[in-house]
Amino acid sequence: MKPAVTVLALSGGVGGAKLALGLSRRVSSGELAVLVNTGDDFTHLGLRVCPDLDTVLYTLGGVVHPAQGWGRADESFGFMDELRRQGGPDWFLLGDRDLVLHVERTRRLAEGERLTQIMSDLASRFGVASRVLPMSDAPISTLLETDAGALEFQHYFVRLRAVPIVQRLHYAGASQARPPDEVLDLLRSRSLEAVILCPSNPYLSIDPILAVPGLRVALRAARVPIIAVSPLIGGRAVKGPTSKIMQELGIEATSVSIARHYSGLIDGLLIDETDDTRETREALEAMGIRVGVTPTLMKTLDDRERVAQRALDLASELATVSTHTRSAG
Ligand code: FO1
Repeated sequence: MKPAVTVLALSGGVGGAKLALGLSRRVSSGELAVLVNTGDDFTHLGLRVCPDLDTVLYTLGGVVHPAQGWGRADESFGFMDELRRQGGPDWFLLGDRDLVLHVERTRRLAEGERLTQIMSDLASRFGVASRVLPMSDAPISTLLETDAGALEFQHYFVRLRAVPIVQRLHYAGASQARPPDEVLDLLRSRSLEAVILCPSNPYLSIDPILAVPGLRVALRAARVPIIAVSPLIGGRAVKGPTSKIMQELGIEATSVSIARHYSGLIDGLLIDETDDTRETREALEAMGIRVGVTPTLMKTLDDRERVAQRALDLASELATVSTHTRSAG
Protein backbone atom coordinates (compact mmCIF):
# COMPACT_ATOMS: atom_id res chain seq x y z
CA MET A 1 0.00 0.00 0.00
CA LYS A 2 1.15 3.53 -0.77
CA PRO A 3 1.84 5.76 2.27
CA ALA A 4 -0.80 8.41 3.06
CA VAL A 5 -0.15 11.87 1.64
CA THR A 6 0.70 14.53 4.24
CA VAL A 7 1.64 17.41 1.92
CA LEU A 8 -0.04 18.50 -1.31
CA ALA A 9 1.87 20.93 -3.55
CA LEU A 10 0.25 22.84 -6.43
CA SER A 11 2.75 23.34 -9.21
CA GLY A 12 3.41 24.56 -12.71
CA GLY A 13 6.63 23.66 -14.51
CA VAL A 14 10.25 24.55 -13.80
CA GLY A 15 10.05 26.75 -10.63
CA GLY A 16 7.31 24.67 -9.05
CA ALA A 17 9.14 21.43 -9.77
CA LYS A 18 12.22 22.74 -7.95
CA LEU A 19 10.22 23.33 -4.78
CA ALA A 20 8.41 20.00 -5.23
CA LEU A 21 11.81 18.29 -5.27
CA GLY A 22 12.78 20.11 -2.05
CA LEU A 23 9.48 19.08 -0.46
CA SER A 24 9.91 15.46 -1.56
CA ARG A 25 13.20 15.41 0.38
CA ARG A 26 11.73 16.98 3.52
CA VAL A 27 8.72 14.67 3.97
CA SER A 28 8.83 10.90 4.38
CA SER A 29 8.99 8.88 1.18
CA GLY A 30 5.69 8.82 -0.68
CA GLU A 31 3.99 11.40 1.54
CA LEU A 32 4.08 14.18 -1.07
CA ALA A 33 1.54 14.63 -3.83
CA VAL A 34 2.02 17.25 -6.55
CA LEU A 35 -1.08 18.58 -8.25
CA VAL A 36 0.11 19.86 -11.60
CA ASN A 37 -1.18 22.43 -14.08
CA THR A 38 -2.31 20.91 -17.38
CA GLY A 39 -3.39 24.21 -18.98
CA ASP A 40 -0.06 24.24 -20.89
CA ASP A 41 -0.87 20.88 -22.50
CA PHE A 42 -1.45 20.78 -26.23
CA THR A 43 -1.62 18.45 -29.19
CA HIS A 44 1.49 18.89 -31.29
CA LEU A 45 2.43 16.74 -34.31
CA GLY A 46 -0.53 14.55 -33.32
CA LEU A 47 0.92 13.92 -29.86
CA ARG A 48 -0.49 14.89 -26.48
CA VAL A 49 2.26 16.91 -24.78
CA CYS A 50 1.91 17.75 -21.06
CA PRO A 51 4.95 19.95 -20.29
CA ASP A 52 4.36 20.73 -16.61
CA LEU A 53 3.49 17.14 -15.68
CA ASP A 54 6.61 15.94 -17.48
CA THR A 55 8.80 18.63 -15.91
CA VAL A 56 7.65 17.55 -12.43
CA LEU A 57 8.09 13.87 -13.34
CA TYR A 58 11.61 14.38 -14.75
CA THR A 59 12.65 16.63 -11.85
CA LEU A 60 11.45 14.23 -9.15
CA GLY A 61 12.88 11.33 -11.17
CA GLY A 62 16.32 12.99 -11.29
CA VAL A 63 16.49 13.00 -15.11
CA VAL A 64 15.61 16.62 -15.88
CA HIS A 65 17.97 18.81 -17.93
CA PRO A 66 19.65 20.77 -15.10
CA ALA A 67 20.21 24.06 -16.93
CA GLN A 68 16.87 24.20 -18.80
CA GLY A 69 14.75 22.83 -15.97
CA TRP A 70 12.54 21.00 -18.55
CA GLY A 71 13.23 18.10 -20.92
CA ARG A 72 15.74 15.32 -20.29
CA ALA A 73 19.37 15.70 -19.20
CA ASP A 74 20.65 12.88 -21.36
CA GLU A 75 18.96 13.67 -24.65
CA SER A 76 19.50 13.44 -28.41
CA PHE A 77 17.68 15.32 -31.17
CA GLY A 78 17.66 12.96 -34.18
CA PHE A 79 13.88 13.30 -34.56
CA MET A 80 14.05 17.12 -34.48
CA ASP A 81 16.90 17.22 -37.01
CA GLU A 82 14.97 15.04 -39.44
CA LEU A 83 11.70 16.93 -38.84
CA ARG A 84 13.50 20.17 -39.72
CA ARG A 85 15.03 18.57 -42.83
CA GLN A 86 11.56 17.53 -43.98
CA GLY A 87 10.15 21.04 -43.40
CA GLY A 88 8.05 20.17 -40.31
CA PRO A 89 7.32 22.67 -37.50
CA ASP A 90 10.50 22.91 -35.44
CA TRP A 91 9.68 25.70 -32.96
CA PHE A 92 8.87 23.27 -30.15
CA LEU A 93 11.85 21.10 -29.24
CA LEU A 94 11.15 17.42 -28.67
CA GLY A 95 14.12 15.30 -27.72
CA ASP A 96 14.19 11.64 -28.74
CA ARG A 97 13.74 10.21 -25.23
CA ASP A 98 11.13 12.84 -24.34
CA LEU A 99 9.28 11.99 -27.54
CA VAL A 100 8.74 8.41 -26.37
CA LEU A 101 6.78 9.69 -23.39
CA HIS A 102 4.46 11.74 -25.65
CA VAL A 103 3.98 8.82 -28.06
CA GLU A 104 3.19 6.43 -25.22
CA ARG A 105 0.86 8.86 -23.43
CA THR A 106 -1.00 9.56 -26.69
CA ARG A 107 -1.37 5.83 -27.39
CA ARG A 108 -2.63 5.10 -23.89
CA LEU A 109 -5.07 8.04 -23.88
CA ALA A 110 -6.45 6.82 -27.24
CA GLU A 111 -7.00 3.40 -25.63
CA GLY A 112 -9.16 5.08 -22.98
CA GLU A 113 -6.76 5.27 -20.02
CA ARG A 114 -7.09 8.30 -17.76
CA LEU A 115 -4.20 10.81 -17.64
CA THR A 116 -4.09 10.27 -13.85
CA GLN A 117 -3.50 6.52 -14.30
CA ILE A 118 -0.88 7.08 -16.99
CA MET A 119 1.06 9.57 -14.83
CA SER A 120 0.85 7.29 -11.81
CA ASP A 121 2.34 4.44 -13.84
CA LEU A 122 5.04 6.70 -15.30
CA ALA A 123 5.95 7.94 -11.81
CA SER A 124 6.59 4.32 -10.74
CA ARG A 125 8.62 3.66 -13.88
CA PHE A 126 10.78 6.76 -13.21
CA GLY A 127 11.25 5.69 -9.57
CA VAL A 128 9.25 8.63 -8.23
CA ALA A 129 7.72 7.90 -4.82
CA SER A 130 5.66 11.12 -4.77
CA ARG A 131 2.31 11.23 -6.54
CA VAL A 132 2.26 13.32 -9.71
CA LEU A 133 -1.37 14.21 -10.38
CA PRO A 134 -2.94 16.19 -13.22
CA MET A 135 -5.49 18.83 -12.16
CA SER A 136 -8.07 17.05 -14.31
CA ASP A 137 -8.34 14.08 -16.65
CA ALA A 138 -10.30 16.19 -19.16
CA PRO A 139 -8.23 18.55 -21.33
CA ILE A 140 -8.10 22.20 -20.26
CA SER A 141 -6.30 24.78 -22.35
CA THR A 142 -4.92 28.12 -21.17
CA LEU A 143 -5.83 30.67 -23.82
CA LEU A 144 -4.29 34.12 -23.84
CA GLU A 145 -5.98 37.11 -25.45
CA THR A 146 -3.07 39.27 -26.57
CA ASP A 147 -2.25 42.16 -28.86
CA ALA A 148 -1.23 39.46 -31.36
CA GLY A 149 -4.63 37.73 -31.12
CA ALA A 150 -5.84 34.69 -29.15
CA LEU A 151 -3.03 32.23 -28.47
CA GLU A 152 -2.73 28.76 -26.98
CA PHE A 153 -0.18 28.74 -24.16
CA GLN A 154 2.80 27.09 -25.92
CA HIS A 155 2.35 29.34 -28.99
CA TYR A 156 2.49 32.39 -26.70
CA PHE A 157 5.28 31.08 -24.46
CA VAL A 158 7.64 29.20 -26.77
CA ARG A 159 6.84 30.17 -30.38
CA LEU A 160 6.35 33.89 -29.64
CA ARG A 161 8.72 33.93 -26.62
CA ALA A 162 6.06 35.54 -24.36
CA VAL A 163 6.47 38.83 -26.28
CA PRO A 164 2.75 39.58 -27.00
CA ILE A 165 0.99 41.81 -24.49
CA VAL A 166 -1.51 39.82 -22.44
CA GLN A 167 -4.97 41.34 -22.08
CA ARG A 168 -7.01 38.44 -20.66
CA LEU A 169 -6.69 34.78 -19.81
CA HIS A 170 -9.18 31.90 -20.17
CA TYR A 171 -8.96 28.29 -19.16
CA ALA A 172 -10.93 26.64 -21.96
CA GLY A 173 -12.63 23.42 -20.95
CA ALA A 174 -12.30 24.14 -17.22
CA SER A 175 -16.02 24.57 -16.56
CA GLN A 176 -16.77 21.05 -17.85
CA ALA A 177 -13.82 19.47 -16.02
CA ARG A 178 -13.59 18.03 -12.53
CA PRO A 179 -10.62 17.11 -10.34
CA PRO A 180 -9.60 13.44 -10.46
CA ASP A 181 -11.13 11.36 -7.63
CA GLU A 182 -7.59 10.68 -6.38
CA VAL A 183 -7.19 14.43 -5.68
CA LEU A 184 -10.57 14.80 -3.95
CA ASP A 185 -9.84 11.68 -1.86
CA LEU A 186 -6.53 12.99 -0.60
CA LEU A 187 -8.07 16.39 0.21
CA ARG A 188 -10.68 14.55 2.33
CA SER A 189 -8.05 12.38 4.01
CA ARG A 190 -7.24 13.03 7.67
CA SER A 191 -3.54 12.46 6.97
CA LEU A 192 -3.17 15.69 4.99
CA GLU A 193 -1.28 18.33 6.99
CA ALA A 194 -0.46 21.14 4.56
CA VAL A 195 -1.06 22.52 1.09
CA ILE A 196 1.79 24.45 -0.53
CA LEU A 197 1.33 26.70 -3.59
CA CYS A 198 4.69 26.53 -5.35
CA PRO A 199 6.32 29.76 -6.63
CA SER A 200 4.84 29.16 -10.08
CA ASN A 201 3.21 31.87 -12.16
CA PRO A 202 -0.14 32.60 -10.40
CA TYR A 203 -1.92 33.45 -13.67
CA LEU A 204 -0.46 30.85 -16.01
CA SER A 205 0.19 27.93 -13.66
CA ILE A 206 -1.80 28.07 -10.42
CA ASP A 207 -5.03 29.78 -11.61
CA PRO A 208 -5.77 27.05 -14.19
CA ILE A 209 -5.62 24.51 -11.32
CA LEU A 210 -7.92 26.66 -9.16
CA ALA A 211 -10.27 27.05 -12.15
CA VAL A 212 -11.19 23.36 -12.03
CA PRO A 213 -14.69 23.38 -10.49
CA GLY A 214 -14.75 22.17 -6.90
CA LEU A 215 -11.02 22.36 -6.31
CA ARG A 216 -10.81 25.68 -4.47
CA VAL A 217 -13.67 24.64 -2.19
CA ALA A 218 -12.11 21.22 -1.59
CA LEU A 219 -8.77 22.87 -0.71
CA ARG A 220 -10.40 25.08 1.93
CA ALA A 221 -12.58 22.24 3.19
CA ALA A 222 -9.42 20.22 3.92
CA ARG A 223 -8.92 22.56 6.91
CA VAL A 224 -5.13 22.44 6.75
CA PRO A 225 -2.83 25.46 6.43
CA ILE A 226 -2.42 26.66 2.84
CA ILE A 227 0.90 28.36 2.22
CA ALA A 228 1.97 30.15 -0.96
CA VAL A 229 5.60 30.74 -1.84
CA SER A 230 5.86 34.08 -3.65
CA PRO A 231 7.29 33.79 -7.17
CA LEU A 232 8.71 37.33 -6.92
CA ILE A 233 12.10 38.42 -5.67
CA GLY A 234 12.42 42.19 -5.45
CA GLY A 235 9.40 42.60 -7.73
CA ARG A 236 10.72 40.29 -10.44
CA ALA A 237 10.23 36.61 -11.25
CA VAL A 238 13.37 34.46 -11.34
CA LYS A 239 12.32 33.00 -14.68
CA GLY A 240 9.35 33.48 -16.96
CA PRO A 241 6.90 36.29 -17.58
CA THR A 242 5.16 36.66 -14.18
CA SER A 243 6.10 40.30 -13.56
CA LYS A 244 5.64 41.20 -17.25
CA ILE A 245 2.09 39.78 -17.21
CA MET A 246 1.27 41.49 -13.91
CA GLN A 247 2.36 44.81 -15.41
CA GLU A 248 0.28 44.18 -18.55
CA LEU A 249 -2.78 43.34 -16.43
CA GLY A 250 -2.25 46.56 -14.45
CA ILE A 251 -1.16 44.82 -11.24
CA GLU A 252 1.86 45.98 -9.25
CA ALA A 253 4.46 43.18 -9.10
CA THR A 254 4.75 42.86 -5.31
CA SER A 255 4.28 40.17 -2.66
CA VAL A 256 1.20 42.06 -1.46
CA SER A 257 -0.38 41.67 -4.94
CA ILE A 258 0.40 37.94 -4.84
CA ALA A 259 -1.30 37.71 -1.42
CA ARG A 260 -4.32 39.64 -2.71
CA HIS A 261 -4.49 37.34 -5.72
CA TYR A 262 -4.72 34.31 -3.42
CA SER A 263 -6.85 36.02 -0.79
CA GLY A 264 -9.52 33.80 0.75
CA LEU A 265 -7.40 30.77 -0.08
CA ILE A 266 -4.04 31.10 1.64
CA ASP A 267 -3.19 31.38 5.33
CA GLY A 268 0.51 32.11 4.94
CA LEU A 269 2.91 33.61 2.40
CA LEU A 270 6.61 32.87 2.23
CA ILE A 271 8.45 35.86 0.78
CA ASP A 272 12.04 36.54 -0.18
CA GLU A 273 14.17 38.45 2.31
CA THR A 274 14.60 41.34 -0.17
CA ASP A 275 10.82 41.89 -0.04
CA ASP A 276 10.66 41.86 3.75
CA THR A 277 9.79 45.50 4.46
CA ARG A 278 7.70 46.89 7.30
CA GLU A 279 4.99 48.05 4.84
CA THR A 280 4.79 44.59 3.27
CA ARG A 281 4.52 42.84 6.64
CA GLU A 282 1.87 45.27 7.83
CA ALA A 283 -0.17 44.89 4.64
CA LEU A 284 0.03 41.08 4.76
CA GLU A 285 -0.77 40.91 8.46
CA ALA A 286 -3.74 43.27 7.93
CA MET A 287 -5.04 40.69 5.44
CA GLY A 288 -4.72 38.01 8.15
CA ILE A 289 -1.85 36.32 6.33
CA ARG A 290 1.09 35.00 8.34
CA VAL A 291 4.44 35.94 6.80
CA GLY A 292 7.50 33.75 6.49
CA VAL A 293 10.82 35.05 5.19
CA THR A 294 13.74 33.24 3.59
CA PRO A 295 15.96 33.68 0.54
CA THR A 296 13.61 32.05 -2.01
CA LEU A 297 16.06 31.75 -4.93
CA MET A 298 16.49 27.99 -5.52
CA LYS A 299 19.78 27.40 -7.32
CA THR A 300 21.06 24.37 -5.45
CA LEU A 301 19.42 21.29 -3.98
CA ASP A 302 20.16 22.73 -0.53
CA ASP A 303 18.23 25.90 -1.46
CA ARG A 304 15.24 23.81 -2.56
CA GLU A 305 15.23 21.86 0.67
CA ARG A 306 15.62 25.01 2.76
CA VAL A 307 12.71 26.84 1.04
CA ALA A 308 10.62 23.65 1.31
CA GLN A 309 11.39 23.33 5.01
CA ARG A 310 10.56 27.00 5.63
CA ALA A 311 7.18 26.57 3.88
CA LEU A 312 6.48 23.43 5.94
CA ASP A 313 7.50 25.26 9.14
CA LEU A 314 5.12 28.10 8.32
CA ALA A 315 2.34 25.54 7.85
CA SER A 316 3.19 23.92 11.21
CA GLU A 317 3.18 27.31 12.96
CA LEU A 318 -0.27 28.02 11.52
CA ALA A 319 -1.56 24.57 12.46
CA THR A 320 -0.42 25.18 16.05
CA VAL A 321 -2.04 28.62 16.15
CA SER A 322 -5.36 27.35 14.80
CA THR A 323 -5.41 24.32 17.12
CA HIS A 324 -4.64 26.66 20.00
CA THR A 325 -7.35 29.12 18.95
CA ARG A 326 -9.84 26.30 18.47
CA SER A 327 -9.15 24.76 21.87
CA ALA A 328 -9.16 28.18 23.54
CA GLY A 329 -12.40 29.16 21.82
N1 FO1 B 1 10.35 25.43 -23.55
C1 FO1 B 1 10.96 26.22 -24.43
O1 FO1 B 1 11.28 27.36 -24.10
N2 FO1 B 1 11.22 25.78 -25.73
C2 FO1 B 1 10.89 24.54 -26.14
O2 FO1 B 1 11.13 24.20 -27.29
C3 FO1 B 1 10.26 23.67 -25.19
C4 FO1 B 1 9.93 22.36 -25.51
C5 FO1 B 1 9.40 21.51 -24.52
C6 FO1 B 1 9.14 20.17 -24.80
C7 FO1 B 1 8.63 19.33 -23.83
C8 FO1 B 1 8.38 19.85 -22.55
O3 FO1 B 1 7.89 19.04 -21.59
C9 FO1 B 1 8.62 21.17 -22.25
C10 FO1 B 1 9.13 22.02 -23.23
N3 FO1 B 1 9.40 23.36 -22.95
C11 FO1 B 1 9.99 24.17 -23.88
C12 FO1 B 1 9.06 23.92 -21.65
C13 FO1 B 1 7.60 24.40 -21.58
O4 FO1 B 1 7.20 25.13 -22.67
C14 FO1 B 1 7.41 25.32 -20.38
O5 FO1 B 1 8.38 25.17 -19.40
C15 FO1 B 1 6.14 25.13 -19.63
O6 FO1 B 1 5.03 24.81 -20.36
C16 FO1 B 1 5.87 26.34 -18.72
O7 FO1 B 1 5.72 25.82 -17.47
